[in-house]
Amino acid sequence: LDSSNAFEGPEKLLEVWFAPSPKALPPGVKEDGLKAVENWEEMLDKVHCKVLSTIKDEHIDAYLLSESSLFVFPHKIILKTCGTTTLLHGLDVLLRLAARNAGFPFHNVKSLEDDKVAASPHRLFYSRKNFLFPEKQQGPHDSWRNEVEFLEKMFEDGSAYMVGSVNRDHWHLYMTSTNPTLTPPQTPISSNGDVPARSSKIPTGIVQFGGVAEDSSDETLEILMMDLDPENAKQFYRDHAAALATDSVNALHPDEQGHPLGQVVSDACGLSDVYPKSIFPDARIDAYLFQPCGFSANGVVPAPSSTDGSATNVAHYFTVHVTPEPNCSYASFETNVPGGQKGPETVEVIERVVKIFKPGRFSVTLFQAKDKTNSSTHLDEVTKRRSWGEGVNQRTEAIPGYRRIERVVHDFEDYDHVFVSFHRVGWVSGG
Ligand code: PUT
Repeated sequence: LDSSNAFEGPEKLLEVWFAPSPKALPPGVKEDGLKAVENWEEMLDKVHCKVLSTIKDEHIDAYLLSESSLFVFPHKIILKTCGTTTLLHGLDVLLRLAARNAGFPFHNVKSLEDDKVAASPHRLFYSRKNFLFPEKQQGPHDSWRNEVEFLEKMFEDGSAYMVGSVNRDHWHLYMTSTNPTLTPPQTPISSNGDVPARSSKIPTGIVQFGGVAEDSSDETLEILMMDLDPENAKQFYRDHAAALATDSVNALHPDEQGHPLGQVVSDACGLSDVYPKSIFPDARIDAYLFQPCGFSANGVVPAPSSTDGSATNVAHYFTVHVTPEPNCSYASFETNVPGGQKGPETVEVIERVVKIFKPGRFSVTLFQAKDKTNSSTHLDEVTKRRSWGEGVNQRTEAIPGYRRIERVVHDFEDYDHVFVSFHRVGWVSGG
């Protein structure tokens, strides 16, 4: 691949939990938890990206960034950044903001820059696909080894994995255990200076195990797509979208066209129908079409109201980022909307998304929290279904038009995880 004018689409992805659920925030934390933080720019400056726009919901704040997305829940954040951003450089600021601005219990950590205060995460995940142009990345993102070393300087008990074939598409994951120890270990201090007691109040609907309350409905699906069909990818160029837009949108100054054209593209490409209004009437999309090309969208998806008309008490997200240039084409889709229930099954979501982008090859990663009350996990159900094939070595036409190349299953302590790669039938590398 010629990297001279190429953009690194594959993102770095950080998910940091400060409490096991939005209903189990430690005493002393502001009511909205992390949603009370207003100055995320301090963190994003160190990552080298900017906020383009924000949509706020009672349960999630969704920030569309110049390089991907940030989602803030009361108890966790998800930061996804592409290009040559330095995501891990924002981690110490995140831990400080969580302590100072949201009131999470903190440690004083001598090795940290700034004011050396760090909230203790409940759990941290850092992951990414193998880069297309690794030589363009800045440290610590210049190698997986350096990223792991960086994280190991901050946490005592993380585990690092490389999932999938080394010489093909693969995926890296670092995750801490629950309530990891910050390096060097310190006694936690609450925002009012006291050593905090763990809350003994476990809200109903939350499964309790290991002494803490865990939200057992946590699920994350990522679809990472490469070698997009070049003709189809033209819809993510401004020139192409302008032909579909109204005269009033086309009359705007180019600086003002990003969002309205983003909406045009979301509707035209089928993204607005992945979680359709007929099932999710309150779903909202904030989309942006870059100049001259490239597309990003954040979706906030409140769960459908119950049949008795009572208000929903949870909202999920999805996020999409597209690099359409043929020399480095890539698109990603990520969501925590649980598969099935009232919406589409996980396999249906994958089929819908793959139809939008028509990749030559793609990988899927699916995290599913284990339901400690039920020995048959969701992963069992998903991977045993016809469409995922029966055996690890059996290559099935799992997604219409695609051949499954690889599947790797991990049975972690409190999550099931599957990584699966597909190639379009007839797809030839570099062809
Ligand atoms: N990206 C990591 C996801 C972990 C489970 N939500």
